[in-house]
Amino acid sequence: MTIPPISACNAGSYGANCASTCPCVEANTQICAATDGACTCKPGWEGVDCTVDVDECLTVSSPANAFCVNTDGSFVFMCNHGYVKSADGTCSGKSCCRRPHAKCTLQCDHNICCNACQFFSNIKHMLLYS
Ligand SMILES: [Ca+2]
Repeated sequence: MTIPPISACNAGSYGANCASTCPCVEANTQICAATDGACTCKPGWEGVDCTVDVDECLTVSSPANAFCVNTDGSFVFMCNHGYVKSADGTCSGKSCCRRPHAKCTLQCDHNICCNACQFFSNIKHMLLYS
C-alpha cells in the first residue's frame, strides 16, 4: 500500500489513495491533512470538523461606548444606543447628547439618542420633549 504525497490528494480527500473523505466543513477549513484528515480551521471556527463558531466576545474587550456581537465565524462591535460610529471607527455621542440639558429635536434620531443621552437624568422629563 502506497501513501501518496500530501499534495496528491484533491481537496476534501485524504489517506491511502485519497480514498477517505475529509470530515471538515470546507467553507470553514484551511487545511484537511492529507495523511489523517485532521482539520485546521479558519480563524473564527473550531471543533473537529470546523463547525463550531468561536465566541470572540468572551475574550475580546469592547472599545469605549461599544459592545461586542458574536457572529458565525467572526464578530463585530456595535455602538451603544446614543452613539454613532465615527470615520475612525470609534463610537462617540451624537451631537445633541453632547450638550448638557439639550432638548431632543428632530435632528436627534428619534428616541434612540434621547433615551441614551447621559445628560438627561430624568427619563420622564426627557420623554416630555421627545
Ligand atoms: Ca464568532
